[in-house]
Amino acid sequence: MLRVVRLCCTLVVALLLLAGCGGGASKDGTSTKKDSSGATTIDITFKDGKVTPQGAKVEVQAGKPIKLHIVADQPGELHVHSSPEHEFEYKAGTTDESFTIKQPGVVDMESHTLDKLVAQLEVR
Ligand SMILES: [Cu+2]
Repeated sequence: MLRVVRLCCTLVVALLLLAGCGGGASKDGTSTKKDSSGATTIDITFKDGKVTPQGAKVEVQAGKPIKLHIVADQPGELHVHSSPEHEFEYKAGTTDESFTIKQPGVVDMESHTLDKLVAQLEVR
């Protein structure tokens, strides 16, 4: 099961690489906030089969809370490729989740429902 998941994610990344970075719209629509404690809040919106942000790079701090504020028009699943991995199910409406990543590195956050890279978390 895990292997299938990883394969699908690798495929998504490969497709993104093939598509190149033309357009440069990845930063558009990204809404993140950092508070004084070092926590980062990322707003994620699912609407009409699309997700915002898409492929955005987001800097987060290792060991500090990463909060997801998810607003969706349909339920789905979000997957964070850290170790250990995090999977969140969200419902139609608003869902708030929080997690931490201890190890610095680049971590993909994906929608398995849409097969899209939502954000790359740069953990520092
Ligand atoms: Cu995944």
